[in-house]
Amino acid sequence: MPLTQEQVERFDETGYLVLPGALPADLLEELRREADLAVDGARGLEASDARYDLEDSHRPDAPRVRRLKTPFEHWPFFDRLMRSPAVLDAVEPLLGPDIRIHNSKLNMKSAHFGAAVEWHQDWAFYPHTNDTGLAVGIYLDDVGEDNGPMMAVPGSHRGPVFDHHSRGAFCGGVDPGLHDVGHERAVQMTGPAGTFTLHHVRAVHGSALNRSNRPRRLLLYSYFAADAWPLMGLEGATLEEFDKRICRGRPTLEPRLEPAPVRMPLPVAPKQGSIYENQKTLTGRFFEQFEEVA
Ligand SMILES: O=C(O)CCC(=O)C(=O)O
Repeated sequence: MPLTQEQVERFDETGYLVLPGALPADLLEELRREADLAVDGARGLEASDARYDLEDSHRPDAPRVRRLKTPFEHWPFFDRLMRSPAVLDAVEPLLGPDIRIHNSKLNMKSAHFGAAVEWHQDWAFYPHTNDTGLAVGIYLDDVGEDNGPMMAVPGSHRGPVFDHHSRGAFCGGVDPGLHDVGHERAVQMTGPAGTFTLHHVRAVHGSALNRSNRPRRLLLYSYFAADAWPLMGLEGATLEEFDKRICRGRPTLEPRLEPAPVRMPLPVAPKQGSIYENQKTLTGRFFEQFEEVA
């Protein structure tokens, strides 16, 4: 499913793209099955760990998973999907032939209480030597305006990198009361299960609390051109491990340096481990939060 020239130009201009129902039906079915199996594995867990990010309201006998962390490292299906033509054929026209995965997560915005994600730019978390990067989102459920669709601000990928700090440390979110992120222009990316959402690594995006009675699960794969190298270093990975992250094409030892605004995500957030924890230290949160009624 390569993109049309018109789609490539639209992504370049707006920094986002929605491809309704792009994932073939058999893969969507497998994805949903694998996600259910993985979530079952959180039963009995007392606290978040390397695989699971749990809702504050999680109980070991009533699991509430807010995110599967880096699923391709823990469940083989997610590695296979990340390297499959079903996904990469939509990425190559935008990043070029050599593609490296940077990170991945499956955000479970559960019915009634699924957490909001504050406005942010992925670039603020992981600046690289060039900004040829994007995230592909794959909806596991039908997503409308009421169950927390991904939202993006058109054209924001060409603008500044906003301050994602609060109280003297990185917090992974922007307070729109302090910075003009353009959120009033944000576009809701809705579509049936299997829809791809693509957003540029510098695009401002976020999503609201899911108050509906339907889940909104979104698998995200963040890719870069292989010649974009992370400015924060390889985060403990060896070169061999780094190169194994190439999903298509070849690795390189020659990073491409392009001008792009950068702010280092330092000092690190006091609450690390997930974007939800990071963003708890953001003063001036934009989206409504879930508060359990006792
Ligand atoms: O799940 C969402 O709606 C947004 C997720 C996101 O942007 C992120 O996890 O970086």
